[in-house]
Amino acid sequence: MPSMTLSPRRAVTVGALAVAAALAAGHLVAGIISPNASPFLAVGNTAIDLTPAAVKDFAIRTFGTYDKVVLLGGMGLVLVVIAVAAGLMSRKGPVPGIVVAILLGGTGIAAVLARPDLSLLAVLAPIASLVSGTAVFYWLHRLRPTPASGRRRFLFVSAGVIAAGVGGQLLATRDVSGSRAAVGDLTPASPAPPIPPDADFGTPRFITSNRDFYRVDTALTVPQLRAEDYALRIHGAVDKELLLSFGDIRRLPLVERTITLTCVSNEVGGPYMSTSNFIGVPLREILAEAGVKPGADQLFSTSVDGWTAGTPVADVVDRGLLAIGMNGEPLPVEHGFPARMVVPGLYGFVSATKWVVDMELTTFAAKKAYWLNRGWAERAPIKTQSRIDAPSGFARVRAGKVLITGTAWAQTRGIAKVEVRANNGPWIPARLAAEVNVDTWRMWRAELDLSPGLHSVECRATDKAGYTQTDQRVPPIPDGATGWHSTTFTAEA
Ligand SMILES: Nc1nc2c(c(=O)[nH]1)N[C@H]1C(S)=C(S)[C@@H](COP(=O)(O)O)O[C@H]1N2
Ligand SMILES: [Mo]
Repeated sequence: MPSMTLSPRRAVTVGALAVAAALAAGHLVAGIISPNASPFLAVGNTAIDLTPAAVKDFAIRTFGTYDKVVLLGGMGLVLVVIAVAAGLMSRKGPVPGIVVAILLGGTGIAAVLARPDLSLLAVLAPIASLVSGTAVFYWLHRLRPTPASGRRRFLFVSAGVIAAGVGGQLLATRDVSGSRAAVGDLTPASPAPPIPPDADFGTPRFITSNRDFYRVDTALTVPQLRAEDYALRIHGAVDKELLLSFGDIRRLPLVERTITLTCVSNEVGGPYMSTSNFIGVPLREILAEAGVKPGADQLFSTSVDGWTAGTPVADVVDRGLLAIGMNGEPLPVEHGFPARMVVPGLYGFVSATKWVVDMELTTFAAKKAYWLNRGWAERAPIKTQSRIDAPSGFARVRAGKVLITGTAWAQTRGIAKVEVRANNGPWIPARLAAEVNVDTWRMWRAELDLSPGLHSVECRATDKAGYTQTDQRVPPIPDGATGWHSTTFTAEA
């Protein structure tokens, strides 16, 4: 019966609207229960955890902070293709489309069940997706309506999709921005010394604004954790287990420390480092209250979304911070609100747990953190490195005296010297900006006399422990890149 066959256009619309309805219904229910239960995000987050480390490193390197946008976009594209195919396969009857809807819903259910950060209740979100996707598909498909009643039905579903999607999004984020605003400005009892003007050459600015601070994490959507709901559990090899609320932490004497955070994924010359005035409580005090038993060498921290890091207890006790603020404000949500760890001198993946809710005192022998199972190192102190910030690669500058500017860092040791050279010529010492403290980067500048033509300029730093950067290039994996940064540009007459 040819009249029972849907036109290709209608078939595609039915498929697309059914998938959109499934996503929106799941998002709405997730907004009520737990934002990360949104099936699309749960599938994405599971994909991130299952992705081989090499691919993940490639994605971080290639797309930077946009790696997740690229992943979500790719998943969206795949879904569009599936929706179109499901529609077209179902022109003669709804069964193929319903099978596809159930398979997609099942994928969402499996992904939500596999997430370490979600409770069993969260499975209601992908179930809502499965049910509404299947129902909408069947309902739009079943009748062969008159054009007018068909259009009404499509409009009705479209409006429902938009309302549920927007509603879910509002529910997911409203609470936390309100909670963060209610925390208000943070005033440390012991503020960091002001940055001396001669520490900041402005290339880049010494203190990174909260908005410009680099971001690296595995979270597809930023975990939404209200300060009112926050609890940090400290347990394991301790004399006394602690459970700290946000209020408990805030009431302790707050200190402020200027610290440069660095990501191990940084290639030589890469951008994944920033400096902030972190406000928080020295972890030494909290651990003293708990009483660490002898033999515990690892502080194993877990975020609300199930990410983990293992940090040497000695480093945590020496200089670890439980941070609740950056540059006078509560932590931005994407940087760990309400609380995170910061340990100067260690790459972020072994120390800087955002949205931290659990600290277990244990041993390195007993527990392996997230990135260890993916080929990265167990111990990762930040390596002495330097970077040329200007001129940028392939820039055109005026020949003659050319200003070279950059940054150098060797957290916990401090920078003693930076040298630059052009075209494998002699090393020339750069002028160092004032040191803020050994846990921050240090700006430098040098003037080179360059004739017209193409030039290749390199830099290398020496730290206060006497170590000079090796020219041997190694990749970021397993414990940080080495090698001299170089930049090639043209000097014009
Ligand atoms: N919960 C959680 N915390 C995390 C990560 C993560 O993936 N999840 N990534 C770590 C890494 S690899 C780095 S470099 C720092 C980056 O912190 P930032 O995003 O505030 O710059 O956070 C660390 N803390
Ligand atoms: Mo990192």
